Amino acid sequence: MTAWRWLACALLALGLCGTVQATGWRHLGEAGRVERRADGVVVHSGDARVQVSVHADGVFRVRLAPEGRFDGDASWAVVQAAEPLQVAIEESRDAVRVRAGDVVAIVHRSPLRVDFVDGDGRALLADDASLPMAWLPGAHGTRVRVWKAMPADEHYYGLGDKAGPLDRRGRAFTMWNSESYGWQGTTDPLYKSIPFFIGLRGGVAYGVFFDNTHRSSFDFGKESDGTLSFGAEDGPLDYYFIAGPQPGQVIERYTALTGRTPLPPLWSLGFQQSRYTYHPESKVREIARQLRDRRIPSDAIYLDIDYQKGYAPFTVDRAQFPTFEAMIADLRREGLRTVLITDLHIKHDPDKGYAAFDSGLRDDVFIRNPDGSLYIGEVWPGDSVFPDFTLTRVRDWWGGLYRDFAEMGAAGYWNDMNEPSVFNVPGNTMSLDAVHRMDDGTTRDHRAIHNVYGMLNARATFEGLLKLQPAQRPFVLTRAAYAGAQRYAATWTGDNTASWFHLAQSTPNLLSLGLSGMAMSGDDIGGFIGSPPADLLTRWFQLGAFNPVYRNHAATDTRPHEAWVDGPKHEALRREAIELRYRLMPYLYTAAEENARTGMPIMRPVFLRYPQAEAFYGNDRDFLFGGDLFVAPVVDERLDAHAVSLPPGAWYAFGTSQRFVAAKTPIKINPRPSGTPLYARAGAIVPMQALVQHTGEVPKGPLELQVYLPDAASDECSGSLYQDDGESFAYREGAFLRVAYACRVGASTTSLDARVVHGGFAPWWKAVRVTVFGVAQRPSAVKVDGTAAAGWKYDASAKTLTFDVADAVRDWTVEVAR
Ligand code: NBV
Repeated sequence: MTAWRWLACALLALGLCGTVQATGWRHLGEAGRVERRADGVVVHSGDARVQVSVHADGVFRVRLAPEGRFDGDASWAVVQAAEPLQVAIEESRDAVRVRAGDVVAIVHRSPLRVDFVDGDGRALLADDASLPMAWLPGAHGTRVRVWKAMPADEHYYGLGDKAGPLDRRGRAFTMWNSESYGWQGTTDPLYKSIPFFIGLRGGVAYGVFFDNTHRSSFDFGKESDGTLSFGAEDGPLDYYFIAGPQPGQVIERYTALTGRTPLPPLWSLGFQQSRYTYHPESKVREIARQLRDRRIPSDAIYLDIDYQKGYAPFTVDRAQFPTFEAMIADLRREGLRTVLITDLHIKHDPDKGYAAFDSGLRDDVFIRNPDGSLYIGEVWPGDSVFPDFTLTRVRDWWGGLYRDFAEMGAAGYWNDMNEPSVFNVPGNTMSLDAVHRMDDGTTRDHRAIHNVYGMLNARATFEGLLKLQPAQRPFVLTRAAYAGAQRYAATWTGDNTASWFHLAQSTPNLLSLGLSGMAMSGDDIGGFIGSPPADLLTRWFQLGAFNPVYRNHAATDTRPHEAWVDGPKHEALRREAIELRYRLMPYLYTAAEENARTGMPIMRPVFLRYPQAEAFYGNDRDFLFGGDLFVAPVVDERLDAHAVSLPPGAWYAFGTSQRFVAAKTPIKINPRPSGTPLYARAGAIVPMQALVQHTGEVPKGPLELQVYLPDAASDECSGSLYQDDGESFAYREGAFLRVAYACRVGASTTSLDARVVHGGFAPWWKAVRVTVFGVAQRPSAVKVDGTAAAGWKYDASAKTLTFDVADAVRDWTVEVAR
């Protein structure tokens, strides 16, 4: 069939074969002339051209120009300039090979198609030989599409937060940012468009980033088993092949290409309390008081749309919030930051002295219709206008709107509705003909810009805040996104529902966002829509403690969702979950810094650390929190025992010496645990701290290190700690502390080392308290830098050894003799 299909295409030159005839697609035919370039080749095929170039180490770029002219090279997503690398080009009768490092792109001549293989010639990703790349001119532009062979045992991940299982195999998805109130398991598309996926087969991974902002689609074998494809309604066929072989390397390369999440302010990793909507001011103050009186550790309170006057962004309803500035300052004194919603739709309110509208009209910042009139859409404030965020000057104008709020002391901003969402119109968004202006004087219609619009809104907010408060790390939460949005904002999964299904769905969504570059993500704890029963809400608080963004939020017509609403038993369990989060803050912040530096997500599917562990390829429930903690949450209401299968190697029940070996699992926990089963890797060294009520409070006591002993000297035993001031950019000038910890289990001695890798910041602690788990017998001696340690303790029943290192912000070694 395949051969036949190709033969027909070849015979009829422009392809009037089965598929092609029915649909009119024009597939590439034979390759003609080959132009050699420093970074790769341009191969001709009739009028069409295909460019295959090396963009960076392990990253190839493929572009198709149906008419022979490549579009301008602009991208909203890509921030990495092409690197000059050693590229070897070999031509043979059948193909042209472009080799860089360990990856080879094979451009076959007949038909013209591109395969990627590794240094040993093993196929990584190959065009479907019977369906070469194609284009299809139409009324609103030219559709483009690529078809790839889909091995039977390959799994697919990514595309941001799509509903349904983490593995995308067997399903098809659309990229079109959409307001998705009440989305369910099969709803597609959702709010974001991140056209990036990872293929994983037998432990070997690669990535594909299709850089096209139009409505696009991905099909992982749904239309035809054995074929995956992606394409768009218009815009360039322009994609990047990203080599691994480790899945972590793919993410590292993808986030080098599209940018990384900047180090977030420490407070944003704390627990955040939100609701649609806390008002008036007395209610906000009352929530703050409850949080503190009940000792629910927390760092932020969100104000949703009702703090504004007539829902007009950048206004304050003074009747409801008479002392708004004083309220922000009072909360701040209690260690609670105020996050304000600032939707992008500006109320169409001429001649009323509404500064955001008046200044915007004066500066001509709003999007217009093709006839030059203002585009007006209905949203919360009624008739509204929309900033043209594609223009740098408009982003600057938008950024300036935050001046007053910044001066009032607000700490973060929430960009909602930025798909953009428009009421009472088909498609619930802006007219597709609305005109966006580019800095170079050209224009694009909304079809081309829709999927990046929300990201540009977040960008304008982020960049504006940087200008207003250059010494403060901005915190922006965006609902819509395109690839690269991680450079500007954290995100959440929109309007989920208070159901067990949504609790379980949150993990694959957040894992996928992390794999897709957006690690700073969370969902509405408790579900936005509907009122969760007490046990569901408790489980949600427990799972959320391991989400990068930990925010409790709910819609207007739901019962209260705060931690205390279901009586003391549930409140205690919820508090306990939040407290563990705060105790783990040094570990979490270290993971956030790793994410900022390398792109490695904070919440990780097990295969990210254990690519060979195929049993976990389809596990949507469990995940790694940072590199060393395994979370096996309870996300259903069954009464059966809770079964846990551990990742490879040995693991400890967190905070105990109870050790398990993966091969001997699943563990059946019966009765079901009241908290979240949490395990530490044998060989993990986990930094922790004493409990605080918010991240601005200095922990009392030493830094705590939990050391989980591995079996043998050969087993890796390590941990790290990153600390800085948590809010400024001084770390960029070296004002940070990085410590590497390592342990070694020897025949007669076990040693533990701390090595200050970078000592540019003085932390809150001087001493370290170490607890070693899994110590089978009482040591004969414990020495710190060769001198007997004072006051070490061995607990025979808990099999733990505890000791202090008094002056610990330096290199030190502890030796524990058998
Ligand atoms: O601003 C109100 C809500 C907000 O609470 C929610 O988190 C967003 O996803 N917003 C949507 C607008 C309308 C919701 C019905």
